[in-house]
Amino acid sequence: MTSLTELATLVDDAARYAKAIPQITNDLPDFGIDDAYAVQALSVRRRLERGEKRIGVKMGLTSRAKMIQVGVDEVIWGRLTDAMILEEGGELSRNRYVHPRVEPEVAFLIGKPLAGTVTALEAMAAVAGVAPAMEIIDSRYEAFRFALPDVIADNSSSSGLVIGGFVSPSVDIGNLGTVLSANGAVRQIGSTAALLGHPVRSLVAAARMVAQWGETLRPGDIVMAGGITAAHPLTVGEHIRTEIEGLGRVAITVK
Ligand code: OOG
Ligand code: MG
Repeated sequence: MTSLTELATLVDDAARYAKAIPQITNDLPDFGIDDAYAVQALSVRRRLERGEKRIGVKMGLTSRAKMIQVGVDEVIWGRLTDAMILEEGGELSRNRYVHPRVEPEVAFLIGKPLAGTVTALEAMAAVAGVAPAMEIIDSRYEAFRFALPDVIADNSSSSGLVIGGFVSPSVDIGNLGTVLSANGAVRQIGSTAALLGHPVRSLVAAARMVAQWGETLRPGDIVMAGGITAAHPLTVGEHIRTEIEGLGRVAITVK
């Protein structure tokens, strides 16, 4: 039996060297959700041991569009480190990834500790700011295909973050038009309402899910609320821009 530590090394190396691996569940059909979150924690520990800093968490599969695109219909979470941050308006090197995709998201900045079962009101009261954002996801599995435990073990495909300027959480973020374009052509459109009906529900889920794994959302943490639309595959030469009504825009160029 392959140990959880060995699996953590496998997924961490796949991310580090941008080399695709077969799905874990192909060989280990009994590999379950609990094991998968344990592998995720161990693989992120390796990143922290290399000097990366924990900066928050990401939620995944919080919209129907995302669930349908990857064929997994459970909300998941992953851990974010400072090494994943890409400069807003800057460049992304395509060759550092296996098969990167980009998705429009909302980022929360946490102002007060938050964990466990909380109401939407309590969650919003813990928010210091909201920002337009994009996530770069890069499944380490061949053909971007995985079952639920595979993707969880692979840190929920976490790869890169582009975060715009934070605005006051007093902005009503419930139903904001969202447009992702590549070289000026619209590729994805949606609304922040696609995130479980309201993005704050993603934050409520984050507080509950991290607590199940003994963690807390801390002041200064970023929480990525999940892809509002299906993800767009990245090609060299593309200038990608996401605009969220009332929050602003973020951009990145693929080199
Ligand atoms: C899984 C990660 C999902 C999101 O925002 O829904 C995710 C994947 O699609 O590879 O980041
Ligand atoms: Mg995402």
